[in-house]
This record gives sequence, structure tokens and C-alpha cells, in this order.
Amino acid sequence: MRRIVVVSNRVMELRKAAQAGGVAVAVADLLRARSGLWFGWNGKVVDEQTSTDVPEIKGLKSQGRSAIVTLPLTENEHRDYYLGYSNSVLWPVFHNRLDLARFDAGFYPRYMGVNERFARALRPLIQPDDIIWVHDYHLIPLASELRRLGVDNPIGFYLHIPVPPSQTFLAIPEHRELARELAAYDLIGLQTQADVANLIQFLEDSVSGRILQDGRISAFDHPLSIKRFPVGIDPDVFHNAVPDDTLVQSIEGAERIIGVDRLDYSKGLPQKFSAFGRFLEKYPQYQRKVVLSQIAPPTRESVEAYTDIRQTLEQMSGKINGMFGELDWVPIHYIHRSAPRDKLRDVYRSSRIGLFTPLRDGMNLVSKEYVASQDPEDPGVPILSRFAGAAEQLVDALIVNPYNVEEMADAIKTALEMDRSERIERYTRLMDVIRTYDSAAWSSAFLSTLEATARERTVSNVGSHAIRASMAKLASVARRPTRIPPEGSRSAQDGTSKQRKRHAGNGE
Ligand code: GDG
Repeated sequence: MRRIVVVSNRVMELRKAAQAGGVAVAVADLLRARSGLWFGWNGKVVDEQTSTDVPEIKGLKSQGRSAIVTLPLTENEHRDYYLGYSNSVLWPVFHNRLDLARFDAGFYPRYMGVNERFARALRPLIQPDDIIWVHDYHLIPLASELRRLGVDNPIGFYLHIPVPPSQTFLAIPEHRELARELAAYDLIGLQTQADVANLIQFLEDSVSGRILQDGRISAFDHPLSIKRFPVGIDPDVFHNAVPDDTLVQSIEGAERIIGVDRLDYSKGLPQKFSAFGRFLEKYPQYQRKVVLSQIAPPTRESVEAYTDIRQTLEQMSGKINGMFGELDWVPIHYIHRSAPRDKLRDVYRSSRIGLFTPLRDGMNLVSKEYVASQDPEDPGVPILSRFAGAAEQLVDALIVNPYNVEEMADAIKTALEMDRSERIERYTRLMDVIRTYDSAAWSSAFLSTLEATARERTVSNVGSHAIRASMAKLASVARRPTRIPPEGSRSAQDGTSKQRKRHAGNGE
């Protein structure tokens, strides 16, 4: 079996990764099961003088064949690459928030600089048979940097966040460069079918990408596969959840609604609080009968766009609690801190409703964790935003529009009043999906598809020479301004819609 090299912005010890939740758990599991490297930033920020290009390599005690390999960032890199281009350009634009993007000309060169530095540090560690898996928006240019250094191993990219509609993507000043960098991968994995369609459209619009007969996309003469691999959880971790009797406000007969979201503007928290306030106002019979527990750990607090949201939520919860609260009942229980992972599981289990209403989300793993923690005999009901990637899979949740406060308030009532047989039916179908598309299925589907692209390359004899030639072309073409066809003039479009559907088929 080939060795696997995982590259992600943030790398952590496997023990910590298991506690962090999200995709770090899946990466840690993968590296326990299969030999390889996990390469990326160690989370430290150092001054320019202390900075080093020699990575720190630690063997994994539990698994002699794997290692974690990390580098620090300098202060300038942290500001312009991490807080800047990654989290003040790509994150907001990819979440449809052009209004929050900061297009600062200094960000992109530093973003490229970090990717180049990471590629140089990683290059000597790559063996000829390795398969390379790059994660997320911080590292889009990594493959093109590795190719420039002569790496012709299969390289795949997985984007955890959504792909915006093409017109939004085109607003990024460096959109052609990003298209060129994306085209350097053999395989791009995305969360949803809608993301696949958006990325193909963007490559067509930005750099005249073409859909090939075999369903791949050709951009700069480099064939690229774009497929959907919805990210999953390990449901067994949540299976043994028990109701938590230490929770505050466990008033006799009161039901709990749980929300767990990083404090990010994409998560729709103000709209969620408004909907809960509206629910209490519209259905006063539920006052003193329901509590909303919202866990919202801090995140990226040094990014400007995040400064207001904390204050907004404190004000909103204060207002709703002041308006409806009683001496023995506080409607919103809002915690701006991280909770331990096993506690989270038990809180999910103790909650009649899971309220997951992001304005935009790549997947939204917490909704899957909530379902997996439920009592199969008496499960709770997830309410899920239609703009979370998870809505493409969890169709038996109550799906809502997070901009529609009235609809969300009504969904809370529907969930509270749903009879047990319907809850069990929905839960059973949801668990089927969650089990089928678990985290192990996700990584193995992605890696086997990537390995298949490598085999195809060998069969068609596209070796290092051809890759380098294609990369050279890619570099020169990207520097020329690319014509953006006027609206409606894409003659190939009608003829390709069928192909696109086929091409966009599941990567699972
Ligand atoms: C990105 C994309 C995509 C949260 N609060 C606490 C805590 N968590 C854990 C959850 C879950 C993970 O963090 C969050 O995952 P999400 O998927 O919900 O959201 P993002 O962090 O935005 O993740 C997202 C994901 O990547 C994977 O591809 O689904 O769309 O934005 O596992 O349990 N864990 C602990 N305490 C907390 O307070 N221990």
C-alpha cells in the first residue's frame, strides 16, 4: 500500500486531534491505520529571525511508520497568509460574503510565499510512491509549487468549505491564478454536488476550462477530476452517549434545544437567536418549557470581521432573556467557550432538538454528531439549514431557510410536537446515511479515486516529462489575461449539461 502524505494548514498531535473534533479526527485515524506523514503548521508564530525552513519531525509513538512534520509561521505570514488571504479573502468569499472580504494587495504574495516555503520543506520528504492529499483553502497553490519542484506523484485536494457561485468567485482579483493552481491537482474533492457544479462553471468562466469526454475537466491541457466526497463522522464514537444530568436548567418537563457552532458569521447565530425569540413570542405556551443551549467557542478573533459578532450575540441573548426570562428559567444558555468532547456527546443526547442553521457551511459535522448521539428508541429532531452541505444528505432532518426567522420558529414547534414514531422513522433513515458515509468511507473513497487517477496516468504514459510540460504551459497561460465569455455566449454549455451531470457523479 502506498504511503500517504497528508498536508493541512494546522497539524496537531493525534491525541489532541481526537479532542478537536471535525476532520482532524479522521486524519488522525487515517494515520494510525496507514503509514505516512502529516505535514503543516504547528500553530506557533515566531519572529523572522527565529523562523526556520527545517521542519520538526516527530514519530508517532503509537504507529512507528508515521510521523508529524511541522513548521512555524512568521508574524508576517500569520498576518497575511493566515488571517489575511485565507481568512479575510477566501473564507468570506467562499461563504458568499463578498461584503466581508478584504482585498489587500499584500495578502496574495504572502499566501503564495507560505505555500512555496511549505513545498520546499516537504519536497525532500516525498518518496516516489507516495500519494499526497492536501486539505483546504489555505493550501490551494501547494500542488503547483510541488510540481515546479519536480514532484509528479498523484496529488489530490479536498476543500472543506463550499465553492461559491462562479460570479462570486470571479470577484477575487487573483481568480485566474487560483484556477491555475487548482488545475495542478489530479483530483479535487468537494462536499456536495452543488459545489462540483459551481467549480466546473468557475473553471469554464475563468480560464475556459473544457469538459472532456471521460468527464474530467481540462484546464491548461491538464486533465482534472472534480468529484463529490461528503465528509462524515465516526458514528460509533457518539453511540454510547448518555443523558447528562448535570446540565443547568433541567426543569421538570422542559426540553432542551442544542446548538454547537464556532463563533463564525457563517454559522447564522444572530438569525438563530431571533428565531428562538420569535418562537417564544409566537407560541407563549412554550415559555418555561424550552431552553436553548448554545455553545459557541471563539475562533479567529483577530480577524476584523469577527469582532462584532460576539457583542451582537451577547446583546441578543441578554435581550431575549430579559424579555422572557423568569427567576427560575433563563431561555438562552449561551456559552462562549469550548466544551470537552465527551461532554458534548452527552449534551447532544439530552437535547430534544438540534438547531443547526448556518447561512452557509461546507458540510456541518455537528448535525451528524447530534443524530448519532440520539437514543434510537426516543430520538431528538435535527433542524438543519438548507445552505449546509449536510442538507444534501440529511434530507430527513427538518430543513429550513436560515434567513426565514418565521419558518425556523415554526420548525421548532413542529420538532417539539413530532410524535415518537415519526422521530424514529426519520432517525433511522438519517443514521443509514451517516453510517454509509462515515469518516472512514470518506477517506478511503477519496484515496482510492486518487490512486485510480495515478493508474490512469501510468496507462496513458503521462509521466513526469508530460506533467512538467503541462505545468510549464499552465504557468505561461495563466499570466496572459483570459477572455471571460459574455453572458449566454457559451455555446458548449447546453451540449455539456448532460456530461456535467455524469461527471459530477458521486466520488464515493
Ligand atoms: C469546517 C467546515 C465542514 C465544535 N465546538 C466544540 C467542538 N466542536 C467540534 C464539533 C465538530 C467540529 O468541531 C466542527 O465541525 P463543523 O463541520 O460543524 O464546522 P467547522 O469547524 O466550520 O468545519 C464545515 C468541516 O470543516 C469538515 O469538513 O463540515 O462545513 O466549515 O466535530 O464537534 N468540539 C469540542 N468542544 C466544542 O466546544 N470538543
